[in-house]
Amino acid sequence: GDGERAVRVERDGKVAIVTIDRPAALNALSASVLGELEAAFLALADDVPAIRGVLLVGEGGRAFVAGADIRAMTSLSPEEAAALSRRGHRAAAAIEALPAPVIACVDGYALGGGLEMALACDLIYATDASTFGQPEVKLGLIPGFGGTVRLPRAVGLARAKELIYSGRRIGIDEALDSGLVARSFTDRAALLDGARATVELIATNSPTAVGTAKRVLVEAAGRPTEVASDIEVGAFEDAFRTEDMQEGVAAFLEKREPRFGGA
Ligand code: CO8
Repeated sequence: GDGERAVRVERDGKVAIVTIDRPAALNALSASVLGELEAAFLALADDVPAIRGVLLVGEGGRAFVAGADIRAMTSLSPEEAAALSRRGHRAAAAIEALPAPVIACVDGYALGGGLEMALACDLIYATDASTFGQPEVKLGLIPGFGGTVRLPRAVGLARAKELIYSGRRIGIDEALDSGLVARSFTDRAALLDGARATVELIATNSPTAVGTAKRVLVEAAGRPTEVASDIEVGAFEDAFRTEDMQEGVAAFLEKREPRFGGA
């Protein structure tokens, strides 16, 4: 807090790494951290397609993020709490608006607002030592950074209700089984290598197509079938106007690797 930056952005070739760096508070999300997160992802949008994917990680090896900052919540009025909730939603929206995939790399606790930030990412990779939960009801609260919206999409309504009502924590086996976590790794180094490898794999494809697919998936989520279908048809038409589509189809027919320019 107090004006010190707690969100760090690094570039490693095609990969950007966004690190939440408040290990003394298990990377808890204060208002300023949420503002920094939003700003970091809005700024990264300018680096796509030079950047083909982002890893979101927590510093310190104990937690991805242990939730919203409980200490800072004690002094908030209900109106200020609503503003903080909005801030969390804006940070999540900035992650979803980035036209490249974001992988939440969870190593340790992903609780409350921490799980909610992970859910705003395109996928969650995690170490075997990770723990997930929405414990807000234990504090007399409910999820406030999108958990009631995105958790049901990730694990289904019944499982989301069970987790949100009970506040219980789940380990990696249940997280994998429920579809919350896409892939698990033995340790942090393997986790980061695995996430990087996925970005490299994605980077062999058209950046325009991947960005458009993300936009359609985000926009269509939760919409009625007809509305979602129209969004897909419109984006499919747009894809037909791209140079990347010409190049991808030509490369296939000429039996060579495509050279995507991102236009
Ligand atoms: N906020 C602030 N500080 C935290 C938080 C947090 N969420 N979590 C941990 N810390 C701090 C601890 O206070 C402690 O600080 P200190 O050393 O100064 O006492 C330090 O991090 C280490 O934590 P512990 O000593 O508790 O470590 P343990 O290994 O004993 O326990 C746990 C680890 C299980 C993760 C435990 O810290 C815990 O239960 N944390 C809280 C988890 C939680 O309830 N998260 C949900 C918060 S609510 C939320 O996210 C709602 C989002 C929507 C908000 C809407 C706006 C109002």
